[in-house]
This record gives sequence, structure tokens and C-alpha cells, in this order.
Amino acid sequence: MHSEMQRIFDKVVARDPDQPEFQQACLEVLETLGPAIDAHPEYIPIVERLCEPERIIQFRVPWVDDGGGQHVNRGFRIQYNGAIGPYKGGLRFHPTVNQSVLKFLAFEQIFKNSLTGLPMGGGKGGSDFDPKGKSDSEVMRFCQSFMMELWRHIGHNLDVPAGDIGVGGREIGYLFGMYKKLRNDFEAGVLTGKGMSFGGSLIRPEATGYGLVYFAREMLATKGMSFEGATVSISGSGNVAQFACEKVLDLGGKPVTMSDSSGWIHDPAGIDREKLAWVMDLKNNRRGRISEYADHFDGVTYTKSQPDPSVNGLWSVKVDVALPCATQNELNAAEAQSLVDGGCSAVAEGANMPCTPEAVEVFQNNGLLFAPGKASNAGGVATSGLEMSQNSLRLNWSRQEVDEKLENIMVNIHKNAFETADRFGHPGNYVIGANIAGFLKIAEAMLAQGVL
Ligand code: NDP
Ligand code: 2IT
Repeated sequence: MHSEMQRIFDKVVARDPDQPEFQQACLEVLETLGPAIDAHPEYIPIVERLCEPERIIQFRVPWVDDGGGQHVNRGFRIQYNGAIGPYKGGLRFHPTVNQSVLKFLAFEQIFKNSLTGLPMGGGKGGSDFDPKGKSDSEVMRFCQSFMMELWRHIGHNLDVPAGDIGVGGREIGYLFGMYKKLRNDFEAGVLTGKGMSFGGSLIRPEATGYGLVYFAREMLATKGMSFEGATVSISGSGNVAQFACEKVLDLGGKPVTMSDSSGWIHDPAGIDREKLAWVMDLKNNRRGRISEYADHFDGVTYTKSQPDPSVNGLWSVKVDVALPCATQNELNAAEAQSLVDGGCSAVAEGANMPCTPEAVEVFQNNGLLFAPGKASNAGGVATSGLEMSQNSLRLNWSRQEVDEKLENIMVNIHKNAFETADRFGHPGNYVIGANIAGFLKIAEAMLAQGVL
């Protein structure tokens, strides 16, 4: 690692010794910036500033369950970097949410948003609230309480939250309703991922999964490969996984796995459109478990999550392409090695940081194509940016129009990451390409705006 980047990283660790996810995200960027820093030594203080969020807001979220019981959760919003546009990034509701996790996500978001080419800074937020097993009215009351504090910190030109794990269309609807009531103003562009009847964009629900597969298609094409006839493993069964599965089917591939936090299914015959529709109903309406898939369809195996995930895990299935779409650090070095041994050609991250640094090293050392999430899952936030544009215009674009813009953005991100990797002496290394390409735009803006 470049000595100045090592110095900055040591400072990050000393300052936040108890934030492993944040340290991991910083390290993964800092260790790749050397060639950019050699070309632009004036950016060294910028990197140091980038490792510190502009603002962290933490607040209490009290709510009442259906039985009258009172609960308190913790709410956060990290307004990480606003150099190139309003803070932008999702909200995550999951029991594992803490400052380290949200700082890692907000840090990644800065580079991802820069790569989209749209004017969006980086932010993230959420709560340690667990929506699992909660009724609709409990989720509504929680969202209302969360917004009762958050509203004073956000705005369509200031900070624009959206969904992430545990936050989908239902939650965004409740959050938007409460924001509108408190602000006494219909400020459509304050949240993205809204329903179509109140300012949402067509294709936003599909965008992360579709964008991921568009990016992977471009990456495969550099080696003369395609999704046609390819066997694909997908983890997760939420928003990103569902629409990644749909786009793989559109491109002639065969998805064979899906998972949730309880376990995973392997369907050697392939998850076809009818089965995918069933999964969407299971997860989005009935809010059930993926194990039910194996009870419902023939020839499917279900395996419970293991304490040691590398034993008989989802990534041991032999595939051509792997798309991790669940959560951070879900794919370790041993699992990466099983993918390599099984003849896998490409891995593209749908989730944020799903592959551990050691897993990424295994892929790169074995010549697999590897797409880091900040490039390959940028389609979600890019389409959020398109939703903001439509809200400002007070117009709705057609499904085809948004999809074409999304596809174009993903093709451009691929091209930018590919060419930047080449230009800085690491051909084919999308990690270096994406980090440097994302960084250069932010660094230029921060330098121009002075020491803030
Ligand atoms: P969802 O809540 O819709 O789905 C998450 C899926 O991942 C569920 O199947 C969930 O299973 C599983 N999962 C969550 N946490 C864990 C865990 N600790 N261990 C195992 N499985 C887990 O979220 P999304 O699909 O929106 O998000 C998935 C990933 O994609 C996240 O990393 C997110 O940050 C990233 N992402 C999302 C974008 C978006 O637009 N939504 C954009 C870019 C990235 P269970 O239901 O059992 O918890
Ligand atoms: O990680 C992400 O990029 C998201 N969860 C989407 C953020 C957004 O603002 O659409």
C-alpha cells in the first residue's frame, strides 16, 4: 500500500478501533488509490478528509407494538460526503445495524454515486429495528416515529434517503407520508423508491438487480462470454436477488440458487419465471421463508445456514456466474475457492461488500472476472437519481425510457472502470478501476471547494 494511504488507514483504525466493517471498506479503497495519488499528490489531504464523515445523526426511536408494549430502537443518518450533490443513500432496518455498518455503507456510497455520473453525494442511515415478524401497523408506527426525528435533517436538496435491507416500498410509503405531514408540503424528491401513485419511478424496484446483470453482461463480453446458457448462483431472495434473477432469465441464463438468513435452496432444474413469481409473492406479500420453496417445488434441496458457512454452503454449487445479493461478508475465501474449483468465470456483487477481502484475492489470483458492488450494484441509486430528476420535472418517464437510461449508465460505469484500470496500469482489475474512477471526480470537487 502507498505509504501515505497506510498512514491514513492507521489513523482510521486508531480513531475507530471498534468499527471493523468501516475499517474494511476504507482499507479496500485506500489500498487501491496508490496510482491515483502518485499522479495527484495534492489529493492526499482529500483522502484523509474522506475517511471522516461530514455529519452523523443518532436518535431515539420509541414505538408501541400491537399489544401496547413499548420499545426503543436506535436511528441513524450518516451524511458522509456532499461534495458532488445532496447526500444520497438508503436506509437499512436490521438488528445488526450500528455505526460501523452504516459508515461502511455510506463510505461505499460516495464512490458508487460518483460512478453513476449523476450529482449525488454519499449517505446512509437506518435502525437496529427488526421488521421480521412485525405486523403492518407495527412497521407503520415504527416508520412514523423514525421520521418524526429524521424529517428535520433531510430534504430534496439536502439529503435523500431510499431503501436498503428491510426497507422497501411499504416502508418508504409510511416514511414519505409522515414526512409530508410534518413538513406540510408535498416535497416528492425527498425520498426515492416511492410508489408509482405518489412520485415513484418505473424500474426503480427492478433497478439494482437489472443493473447488476447489465454490468455482469458487459464484463462477460470482454472475454467473449454471455449469460446465454450460463448457470448462475444467486444469494438472498430480497429486492436485489429477485430482479437479478429476472434479468438473468431475460438474458437466457439459468439461476439455480436463492437464500435468506435461515438457509438456501438449490433448484438444479432452474428457477424459471413461474417459480420466481412464486418467490416474489412469498417474500413481498406473504413474508415467508425460502425453505417453503423446497416444500412447494419438486427436485429442490434446502440447506439450513451452517455455523461455518463454507461447509456445504450455497457457493459450493457448480456455476458459471455467481451473484451475491444478500449482505456484507457473506462469501469468504474458502467459498471463493469452491467457486473457482467449480469452474466459475465471473462474480458480480449485488450486495454491498458481500465478498471478504480474502475472497476477492482468491478470485483475482485465479483470473476470474470480479465486479465490486460499488460499480455493479450502482443501478439502484442511479435510478433513484432518475426518480429525483422526474420529481423535479414533475413528469414520469416510461418504463422503456428509464430502463434504457439505466442500461446506458451501467454500460458507462463498466467502461469507465475498465478503462481507468487500464490507464492506471492494472488491466482487468475492476476494483482498482472503480475506486480510482469514483475517487477522481470527488477529489476534484473537494479540491475546488476548499478545506471544508
Ligand atoms: P432485502 O431486505 O430486500 O433482502 C435482503 C436479503 O438478504 C434477504 O433475503 C435476507 O434474508 C438476506 N439477508 C439479509 N441479511 C442477512 C444476513 N445477515 N445473513 C444472510 N442473509 C441475509 O434487501 P435488498 O435486496 O435491498 O439488499 C440486499 C443487498 O443489496 C444489501 O447488501 C444492500 O445493501 C444491497 N443493495 C441494495 C440496493 C437496493 O436498491 N435495494 C442497492 C444496492 C445495493 P432474511 O429475509 O432472512 O433477512
Ligand atoms: O446501497 C445502495 O446503493 C442502496 N441501497 C440504494 C440507495 C438509493 O439511494 O437508492
